[in-house]
Amino acid sequence: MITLALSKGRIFDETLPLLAAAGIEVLEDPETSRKLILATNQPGVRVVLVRATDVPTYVEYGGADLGVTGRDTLIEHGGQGLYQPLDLKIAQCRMSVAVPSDFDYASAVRQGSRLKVATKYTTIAREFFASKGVHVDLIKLYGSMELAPLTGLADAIVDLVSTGKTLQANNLVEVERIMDISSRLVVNQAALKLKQAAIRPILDAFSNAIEKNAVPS
Ligand code: PRT
Ligand code: MG
Repeated sequence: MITLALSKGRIFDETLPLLAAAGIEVLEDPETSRKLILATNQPGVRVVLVRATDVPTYVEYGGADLGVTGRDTLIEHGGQGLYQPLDLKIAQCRMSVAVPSDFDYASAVRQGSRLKVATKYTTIAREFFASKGVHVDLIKLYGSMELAPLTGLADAIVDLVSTGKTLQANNLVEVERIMDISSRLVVNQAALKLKQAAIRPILDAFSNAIEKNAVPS
C-alpha cells in the first residue's frame, strides 16, 4: 500500500490533476466527507488528509510514503529524512515582508533600528534578516499575521502573498520579496527503496505532467 499525505484546500485541489496523470483518482471529496483516509481507484494507493504543516512530519516518520508540501513548510520543518525529487510548480506564491503603508521601512532598516517582525515562518525570517544584517525581534504567530502591525504588536510581518489582496485589505504594503514558493513532492527515504516499484511510476507520471504544463521560456 502506498500512502500519500495531502492537506485540504489548494494543495489537494492542485495535486488532483497530477494524480490523474498517474492514473490515480481520489474517490471521495474532502470538502464533503469527514473521512481522513480517502480511497482511490487504485487499491494499492490511498490518500491521508493532514494539516499542511504536518505533511513533512508524516512523511519523515513513515506515516505516509509520499506527501505534497509548500517550500515554506519544508524549510520550517528542516527537511530531514525527506527525499525531495520534484518541484510540482503548484500552489505558487511568494514569501514577502510587509509593513503598514505609513511605516518607513527603508529608513528603519537604514538607521539600524531593531525591527519587530511577526511571522509563522521564523526560520525563513531569521535567515533573511540575518543575511541583510538587520536586527529583528521575531514574534511567532500561528494565525492572521496581518493583524500584528495594525495592533502595534509588530512593525512588519513575513507572510505568503499570492494576489496581494489580503495585504491591500489590511492597509499593508509589500516591501521585500524573500523567495518564490511552490509545492514539492516529498518521499520517505526508506519507502523509496522498499516500495520502488510502486513509487517510481508515480514520480515519472508527475514529472511528465509538470513538464507538459511548463510555460516555455
Ligand atoms: O490554513 P491552515 O492554517 O490549515 O494551514 P496552511 O495555511 O499552512 O495551509 P494552506 O492550505 O492555506 O496552504 C498550504 C500551502 O499553500 C502553503 O504552505 C503555501 O506553500 C501555499 N500557498 C500558496 C499559500 C498561498 N498561496 C496563500 N496565498 N498559503 C497561504 N496563502 C495565504 C497567505 O498566508 C495569506 O494569508 O493567503 C493569504 C494571501 O493571499 P492573497 O491572494 O490575498 O495575497
Ligand atoms: Mg491557510
